Amino acid sequence: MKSSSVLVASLMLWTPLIAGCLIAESDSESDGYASLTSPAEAGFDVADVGPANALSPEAVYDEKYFDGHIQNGKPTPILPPGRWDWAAANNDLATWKTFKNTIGDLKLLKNAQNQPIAWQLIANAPGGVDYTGSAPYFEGSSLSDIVNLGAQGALHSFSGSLRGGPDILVFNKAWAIDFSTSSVQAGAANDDDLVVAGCDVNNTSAFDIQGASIHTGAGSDRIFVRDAKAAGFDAGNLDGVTSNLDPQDGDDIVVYRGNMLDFRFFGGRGNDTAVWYADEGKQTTAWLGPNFFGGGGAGDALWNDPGKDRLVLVIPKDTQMISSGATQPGQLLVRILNNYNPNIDWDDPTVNDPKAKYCITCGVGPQGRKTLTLEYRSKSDHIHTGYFWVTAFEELQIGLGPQALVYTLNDILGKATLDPSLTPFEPPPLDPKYCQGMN
Ligand SMILES: [Ca+2]
Ligand SMILES: [Ca+2]
Ligand SMILES: [Ca+2]
Repeated sequence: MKSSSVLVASLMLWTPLIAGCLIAESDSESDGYASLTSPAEAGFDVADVGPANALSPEAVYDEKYFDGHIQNGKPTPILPPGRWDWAAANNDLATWKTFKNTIGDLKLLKNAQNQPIAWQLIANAPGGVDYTGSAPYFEGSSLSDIVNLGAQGALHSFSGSLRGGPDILVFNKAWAIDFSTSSVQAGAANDDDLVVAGCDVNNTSAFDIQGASIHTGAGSDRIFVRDAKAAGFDAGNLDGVTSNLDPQDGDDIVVYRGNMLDFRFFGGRGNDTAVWYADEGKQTTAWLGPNFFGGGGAGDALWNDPGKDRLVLVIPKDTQMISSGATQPGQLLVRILNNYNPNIDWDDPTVNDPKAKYCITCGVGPQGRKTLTLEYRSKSDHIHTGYFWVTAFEELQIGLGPQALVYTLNDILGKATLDPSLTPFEPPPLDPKYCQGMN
């Protein structure tokens, strides 16, 4: 319902009238409602986000609470898009009050030109927000939505989205969640998102993220994941549906660290990079079993991505690559299985969920491409991944630094060929400030 109104409204341009209302709104600060703050005042780095050029007011503000009008004798807060009344007819702001009491305030940040650039969550408990309950009433704007839940923050038990705009989402724990930082309706303009999924370093084999599906959609996104199991990270499927590539998807980077078990990567369209620090885990299971997709995980999205995708395994550069036999300590197996199934072998638990569905081996693509099987066993044997699955990746990098080895993958023949002409990829660092609650 809201989506269609955004679509219609997207034809409207930003108007000075709305900007005027904004300035008036700062008077309501005494009510404890969100007030206007300059980015500098908020400690916010304006360079991180662009201004909201020609965004429709409906993509920036709630369609009802956009003007600070008087309601029940009091000025109303100016709010981002959401469902802020429990009952719209009652004009009660009930869900907003719950959000504000249990989670925090939503503050509009503007740039030096007085243009709105971001909605920032000002958490009641900056060290760790429990983002659930009334959280889904905030539906995301086309500005940068900054939702930093803190070093111990938890995102759980709902389905939600921050929609378009270059969003920043930071949490430590997540479960029972399907969450997106993009939307089909908002388009791809200015939608390069940052997601920090996991802050603290676990000294045990514990997982902090479990049963989670995170989508970043269009644009060039960065996702930093730590300590996750049974979780999918989709950087470019259309509306999160694993059989569709977002045509406006860019080049994405996802970095997996710490304890990682039974996880998925979907790069979507474009040249995507998945980095896995496989040696960092504290493995207590017989296998780790991730699935890496250069495009999507099903249907047309499997083999139709024109991008060049690279899997980076952060393991010793002297790991011996083998193409058959039982993997021994210090070896990495890369092959197509002898008894390769020409039909798609679906993962059973996700097969009925279009936003999570994926194949383990994905049959044979139009050009004869097949899913590669890899297996890594560390020298010390503290990591033995068991088979894991790589579909529609063109390159494989072993190790980091200038001496890293980069191979081209031939997934028709099941071969990896060292190519010294390819430049080693260096993963971007995760700025520690995000996990200290700063943005
Ligand atoms: Ca976004
Ligand atoms: Ca993307
Ligand atoms: Ca891709």
